[in-house]
Amino acid sequence: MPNPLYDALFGRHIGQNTPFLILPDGRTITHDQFIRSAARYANAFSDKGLTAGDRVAVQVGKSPDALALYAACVQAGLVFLPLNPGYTASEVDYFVGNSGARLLVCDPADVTELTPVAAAAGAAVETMDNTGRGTLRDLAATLPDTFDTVDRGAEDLAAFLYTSGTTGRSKGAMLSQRNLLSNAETLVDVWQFTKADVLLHALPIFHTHGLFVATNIMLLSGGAMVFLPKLDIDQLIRFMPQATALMGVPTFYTRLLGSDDFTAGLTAHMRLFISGSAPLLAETHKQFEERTGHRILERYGMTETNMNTSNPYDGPRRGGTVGTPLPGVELKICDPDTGETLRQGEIGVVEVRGPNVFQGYWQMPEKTAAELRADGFFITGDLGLIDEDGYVQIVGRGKDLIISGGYNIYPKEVEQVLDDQPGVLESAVIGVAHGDLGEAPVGVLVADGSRDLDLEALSQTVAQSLARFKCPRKLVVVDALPRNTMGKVQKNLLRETYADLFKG
Ligand code: MLC
Ligand code: AMP
Repeated sequence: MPNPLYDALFGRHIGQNTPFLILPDGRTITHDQFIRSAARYANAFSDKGLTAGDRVAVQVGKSPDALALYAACVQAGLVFLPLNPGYTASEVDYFVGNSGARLLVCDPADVTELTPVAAAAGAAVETMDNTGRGTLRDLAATLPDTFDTVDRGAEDLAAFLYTSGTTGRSKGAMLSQRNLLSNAETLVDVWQFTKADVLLHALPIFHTHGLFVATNIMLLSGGAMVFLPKLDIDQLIRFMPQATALMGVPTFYTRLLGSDDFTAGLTAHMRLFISGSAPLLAETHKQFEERTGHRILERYGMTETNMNTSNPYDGPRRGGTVGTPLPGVELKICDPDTGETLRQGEIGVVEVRGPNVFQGYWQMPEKTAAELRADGFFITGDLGLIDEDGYVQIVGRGKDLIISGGYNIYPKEVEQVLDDQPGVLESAVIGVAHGDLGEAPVGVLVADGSRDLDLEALSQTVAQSLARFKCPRKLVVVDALPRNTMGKVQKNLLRETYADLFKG
């Protein structure tokens, strides 16, 4: 039966004893082994009564089994909903409830806390630890390693990825089979990936970058991945001689440059270094070329659209730009107020249209209508321009968003938690330049005078409701927040005041 995404990424590898995942302990998982493991999980999902279109929320550590759950969902026609293991129970509560997930797969260590959360939403719970062990594998092990692939069409949903909003709660971006497959096909082509490639994979697999860009490309091209649980510079350097390509957020590159073992000799055989998810400083681009002779290829994308633009594989890769629109993707720069297309060189909001653009936000028609135009253009919220050579430059963000080490932090969400703390009158959360993470969140607080603010205790309380990466790296107390005549907090002034907070 047809299932375009399954057939293209997974089904074609049945019987292929070629390496797919190379693990840090030296083990290799072949394509065929991976596909068979996925089929067992597809049988387990079916055994649990899940049927086409059901959502499966997965909050587990990175492992080959965790990746097999993605394949299993595609094969069984289920909607894969990966979640950052750093999310707290209250965050997971929202995602499971909002998505209407029928199953939550979580780490055994979290099962006590998350069982009532899942139960409240009517979802069952299975466990998987960061080696893949748990109740789900125990069940899968008793089931066949083949599965009758569920019939799906290109327009059917394959995944939900939650992305936070500047106002209100996170929104589930609905991604169809076509969204994912069209983008993977384009990227394999433009970046010239083949089965001879070995990608160093140290990104998390719950976001677009590590899951769809990196993994889908390698599955489609038939190559292999050195599958590392997380970024560890020593391991990256150790495995680089086996690899041909690396994909990472800018922090990967600044940390590599921080190691004396990262040399031109080590990278001489490498075919490609790709960066994205956050701006790569032109300075990093330059230093990387000076050290290795390689020019990092920077591209631009987002959860709702996968990848939109890329610097060329052949042709000039320009630092400080994200290249040109990918084949099949239309990109224009628009006036933020009128939506009119601006002239070349003018700064405005980036809008994109193409087969990569998502289907809307799950059960949020108003939010969808506000960001996805009737003619198919998605309003990204990023500010950019197109230079005289047609290269796109992202110059800022129209949306109040902090990107820290490639993770998005919506200040509003953090401010709400800070504002709720006793002794806090109000707060403003800003992104401040950070050498390692690009930007890091800082909380500026105004006390209500009812008590002395214990910033240490306050940080600890905040961390109980928010994932650690969202928690302000520093809290400062001021008498009042700067406001304009309309009463709006002038975050630009705060950003100027605290610009050097992480310097030195
Ligand atoms: C971890 N921590 C972070 C953080 N990552 N804090 C702020 N920002 C981050 N990005 C916190 C942890 O919670 C922990 O807090 C402490 O830092 C150390 O954790 P760690 O796990 O040891 O951190 P580290 O390994 O150093 O991780 C940093 C990192 C990682 C940059 C390598 O965050 C990472 O892999 N980022 C990639 C994110 C990504 O894939 N983005 C793509 C999104 S898709 P504590 O308090 O417990 O000590 C997208 C679309 C597109 O944007 O275009 O690609
Ligand atoms: P996310 O919603 O997590 O997918 O994050 C997407 C956002 O990351 C985009 O809207 C941009 O603001 C940012 N982004 C991704 N790639 C780049 C890049 N190469 N340069 C600058 N910003 C980027």
